[in-house]
Amino acid sequence: MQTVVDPKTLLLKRIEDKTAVVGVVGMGYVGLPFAVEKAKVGYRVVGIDRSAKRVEMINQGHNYIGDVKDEDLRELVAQGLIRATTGFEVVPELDVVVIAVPTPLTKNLVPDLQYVEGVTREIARYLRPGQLVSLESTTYPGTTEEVMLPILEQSGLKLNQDFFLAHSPERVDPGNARYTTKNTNKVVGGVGPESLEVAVAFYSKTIDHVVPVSSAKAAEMVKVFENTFRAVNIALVNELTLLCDRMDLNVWEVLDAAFTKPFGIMPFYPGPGVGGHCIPLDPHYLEWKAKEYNFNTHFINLAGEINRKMPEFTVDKAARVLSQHGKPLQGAKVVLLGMAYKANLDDYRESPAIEVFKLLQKRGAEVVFHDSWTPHVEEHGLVADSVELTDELLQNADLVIITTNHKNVDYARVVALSKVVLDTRYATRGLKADNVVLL
Ligand code: SAJ
Repeated sequence: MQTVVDPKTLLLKRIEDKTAVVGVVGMGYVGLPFAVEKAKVGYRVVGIDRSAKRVEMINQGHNYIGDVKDEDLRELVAQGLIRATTGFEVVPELDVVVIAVPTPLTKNLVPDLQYVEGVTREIARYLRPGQLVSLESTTYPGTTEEVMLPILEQSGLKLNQDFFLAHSPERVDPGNARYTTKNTNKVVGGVGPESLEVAVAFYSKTIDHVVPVSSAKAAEMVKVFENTFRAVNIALVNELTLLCDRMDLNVWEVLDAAFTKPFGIMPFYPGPGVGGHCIPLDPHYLEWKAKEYNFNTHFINLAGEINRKMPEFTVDKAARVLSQHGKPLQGAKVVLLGMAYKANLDDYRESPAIEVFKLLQKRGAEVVFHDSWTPHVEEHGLVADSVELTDELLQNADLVIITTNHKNVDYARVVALSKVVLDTRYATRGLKADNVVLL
């Protein structure tokens, strides 16, 4: 007599013996590294991405994410362990579906779950018994259970009997060579104990340390707290910068000295603003949800306000520096060094340098940028190409603003050839020069 194996037992077995087929929806800076880690230990992985270009690049073994080794992707695709598609028809073949799609904000800082909801609806169309769905996108506490579960249950399947649902927030620090998908502790929360059991079993197969928590909601809160922690502490040093500017104190000297304290402090540094697809956005997911509980998250609101003020402060300081050299901002030749949102990577999403560029233009300056990491920028209404960093460019500029402290720039040369440099990242640390003004 054929014994009927319940969906959870079968799924756990497939996870254990690596016959489980893993789907990854959203093959970006989270999804692709995750797919590679899963395939490396022998799982067959199918990437689902709405970009036909990305799908084609993956199927040809061409890598496009800095944190992934080109040869790893090439070999895993050649071995048939990774492939990609734009459609969801493949979902019935999958045993696990990991979702790593963007969770942006609208212009009014309201969560925009269109991608999470759209993907969940597609998965629900093809959902079958024995599948685990895990959301990795950063979102407000409650999304997995309150938004995704009802959509998935429209399939008629029952949670924790037929399918399993979890939240395991991505913890990727783009460009961080030390902490990778494999060795970064991973928080996992299930919608119910069975979902937690299955999700822990799944993540434990490729991640060194899995941290189970009591619910998907708790896991969601963990991640928004992590990003809020960073946003608030960055805002703290940015606020200190605004005050030190008024008090004629060098905030970088103050912070360097403060961070010599061997305990109870953690280095954060000011900048021209806060970019990327996480820190400027994710905390506002919590701020929005908290209102449902008649609760104002003052720190999140204030941090966002201060961080969003920094591009304008940077341009005001640039105007002051120019006027001290007898030049109005109107008509001044300004060169921005760096458009990426942070050093040594090619991502310029929400980059503060874009805001600085546009504000300078608005006030009549002639602005160009140099950034070999981002040869072409097209975001928030700015379309511009990086110019070559020639001696003439530096010598003819009325002001050079260092907006991103990439390692691949010779700052001694920049300082030597420029009339005056406004350094918003302390990239000129250690250079003795009287033509450098720090933010
Ligand atoms: N920034 C400062 N001062 C600082 C640190 C950062 O101005 O002291 C700026 C950066 O220049 C950048 C922005 O803040 O424009 C965000 O930088 P970030 O490194 O804090 O954030 P991401 O988006 O590159 O990566 C972060 C992860 N980074 C770290 O933990 C170091 C982490 O917060 C999340 O795991 C990840 O986003 C995510 O995906 O949420």
